[in-house]
Amino acid sequence: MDALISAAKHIEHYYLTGTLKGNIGLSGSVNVHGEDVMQMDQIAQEITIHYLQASGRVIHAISEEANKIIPISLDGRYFVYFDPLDGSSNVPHGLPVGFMFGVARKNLDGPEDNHLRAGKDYIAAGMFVIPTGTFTLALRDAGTWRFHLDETMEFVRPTRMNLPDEPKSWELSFNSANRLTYSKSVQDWIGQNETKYAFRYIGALAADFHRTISNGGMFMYPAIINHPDPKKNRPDGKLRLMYEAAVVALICQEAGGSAVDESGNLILEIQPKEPHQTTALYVGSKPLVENITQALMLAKSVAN
Ligand code: AHM
Ligand code: MG
Repeated sequence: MDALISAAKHIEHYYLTGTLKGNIGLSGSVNVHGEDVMQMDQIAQEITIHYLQASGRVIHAISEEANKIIPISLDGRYFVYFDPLDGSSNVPHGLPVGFMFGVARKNLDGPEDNHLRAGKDYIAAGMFVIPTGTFTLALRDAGTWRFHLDETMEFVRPTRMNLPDEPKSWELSFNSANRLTYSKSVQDWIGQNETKYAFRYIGALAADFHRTISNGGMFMYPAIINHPDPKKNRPDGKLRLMYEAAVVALICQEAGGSAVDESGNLILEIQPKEPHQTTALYVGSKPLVENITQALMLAKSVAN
């Protein structure tokens, strides 16, 4: 955990100062000093790998920024799944991005060494909202906690997070520009429910979900199945199961909520088949997630 916290602080510092130093740009571009500029997500990746290696406690990592599983320390005990800079469309604007991670423990009982773990097997999951200095951490069976970075760069003031029961503060969060590409049942559900709640969308999962955990409601990234250009359909959703969806699902469960995919399966029960697989995601307050699950299941049974 120390390695992940150190990486997040380092990324936060880089994000805050990088723009001023002219160090943030598109890969292949050149900064004011005529030097090659690295993309911020590549920098964040290198920073994270550095700290994971230095800890000596991680055997393998899976990162959004690497196609293959990354071997770290042969005698490490933990698997780490992470996205070092999620929501990169916000980078050129200096707006919030996420550093998201899940941690599972290597099986010490036998030769089984499966690094592809379902979210229910994570022992911890967390998200830093960079550069706001907030960190939300779920420990399995021990709750969800939010920390704030103080002026000495320590994460302090842990507060236990519980989704509010009262719908008064609930918000919906989804990319409204995509709504006509969703299934008919999801479009209908939105039509029947959207005026009951406030709507917010920042475009970085950690930042949007940060609000969901505080205010309640639901974040969703549904399957895209009705795109006018069928090549742009995403029947399996956009978000990555292992280091995006399962991370927010565990955080949500430990705060009293739940998360499902397009078929109404619990996100935490999905056994990944490959490191970068994607899923549709509906995550937030239980009554809303249960309600949309019914709509999804009904649509499925009618279709069959
Ligand atoms: P990325 O990993 O390429 O940055 O994409 C993930 C991000 C999430 O943070 C966010 O919730 C979602 O993509 C936004 O997608 P869209 O721009 O389609 O609304
Ligand atoms: Mg991402």
